[in-house]
Amino acid sequence: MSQVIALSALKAGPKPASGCKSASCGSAKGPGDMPPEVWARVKEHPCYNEEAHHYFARMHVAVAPACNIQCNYCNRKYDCANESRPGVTSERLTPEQAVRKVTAVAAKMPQLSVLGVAGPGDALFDADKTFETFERVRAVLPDLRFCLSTNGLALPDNIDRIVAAGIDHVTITISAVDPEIGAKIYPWIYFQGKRHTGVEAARILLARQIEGLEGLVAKGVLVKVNTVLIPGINDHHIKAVNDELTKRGVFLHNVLPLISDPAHGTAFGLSGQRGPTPAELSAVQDQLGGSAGVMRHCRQCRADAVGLLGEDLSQDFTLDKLGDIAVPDPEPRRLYREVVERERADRQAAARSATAGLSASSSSLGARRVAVCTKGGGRVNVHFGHATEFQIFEIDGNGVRFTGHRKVENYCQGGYGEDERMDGILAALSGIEAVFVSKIGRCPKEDLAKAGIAAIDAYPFDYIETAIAAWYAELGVQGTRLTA
Ligand code: CLF
Ligand code: SF4
Repeated sequence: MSQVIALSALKAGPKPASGCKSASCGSAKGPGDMPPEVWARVKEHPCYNEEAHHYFARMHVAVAPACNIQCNYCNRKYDCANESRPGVTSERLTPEQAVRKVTAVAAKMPQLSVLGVAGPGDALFDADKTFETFERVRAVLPDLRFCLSTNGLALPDNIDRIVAAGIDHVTITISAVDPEIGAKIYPWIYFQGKRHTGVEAARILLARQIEGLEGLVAKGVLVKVNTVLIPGINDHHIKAVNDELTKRGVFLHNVLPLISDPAHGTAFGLSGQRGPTPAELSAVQDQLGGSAGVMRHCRQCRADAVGLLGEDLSQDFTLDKLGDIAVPDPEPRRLYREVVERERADRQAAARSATAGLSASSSSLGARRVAVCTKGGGRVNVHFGHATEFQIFEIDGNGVRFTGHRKVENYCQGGYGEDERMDGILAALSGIEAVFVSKIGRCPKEDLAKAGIAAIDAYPFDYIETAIAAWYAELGVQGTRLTA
């Protein structure tokens, strides 16, 4: 449990925020981009609001083992404690066990704001278990927000129950709007007591997805759509999907890269279907517009994920480790939210101030892409050797924008660095100019320098945006000196 972030983690670390109150804005939508009542519903949801994912945690309870369709990228038999991808879970829960687990996590993690049901099968195939879980949790932890994720086949039949259960965030996975393309992704579905295959199966599924989507939007539920990007199958089709979604009032569109590994035993993995490169994913995300926001911070969670999005603590909360369950106390979560409100306001003010000074440097510097080691709180607060992911930001004269993340195996292994891992890290940092760290050793710093990547350790515990902006401004000053 040592990784659970305490309330104090949000406060500034050993070094106070930089004197540079320059830069930043975020690519994610904020309170100025939506009605106040919508902002109130998303500001603490780590998936629906990019900024929130620095502060708030979600947890999934794996109460939905069965599925009514087959996707070519799914094999729920495979499990690994270190594997993070949808459909994977270490244990399946009854609704009663799920309540014990949620109560235990809430007691230890004041950051917990959202409970989700996201498999390992479909949350609505055996919907009674899903709804019973939410109902039981509502009785003991009424301040949590509820979220579920579904393939959409059973969605039209469950709209009223979703609304009645107070589930105001629903994700539907829609990877095609053309049945011919859908048939290459879904080999079969099980619908109204019958198995359907091929284009007919895809036609039924896609129609039900759109029907369910429209039903939810009509009831005011915030709908997010996940689209799995599969090169050669639907990569040319994502814009068409996005157009259909924006027409129908989808709040957020999340394009995820296909995870395809023969070891997972999925149809795509075994047939050699590759996933997209980070550059291909970014290029597709960059094409998308319209009223639906584009999500770029998804971590493709396990069905039993616990914690901040980039830091899965599911193995700390297996049933055998729960111990005695205390009566839930909402006070730590209330206090935590207060702290976060203040912290966000401070960070946003610092970011605005930082942005104000950027345009002077930007004409000569253009856009720059950097990586940040962070464990939340919106700060540069992770040692290079401990980083299991890098958050990627871009800076130019308009501000600092989050553009995605890249997972790695951490460099430091019990006090020494692992050269082989550095190769993987350098590959993950392709196209990145600088890495912001709270600390870094001499050897990895030199390795990075040889690869043309600067390790920036001058801003430990600063806000990410102010640190990046200060570095960018300094680059501009250096450039001016060189040309003077
Ligand atoms: Fe879970 Fe999904 Fe709700 Fe989030 S995950 S049900 S909306 S609480 Fe989030 Fe995980 Fe990506 Fe899903 S990072 S896989 S988008
Ligand atoms: Fe797997 Fe989800 Fe597809 Fe069902 S809908 S086959 S659980 S990925």
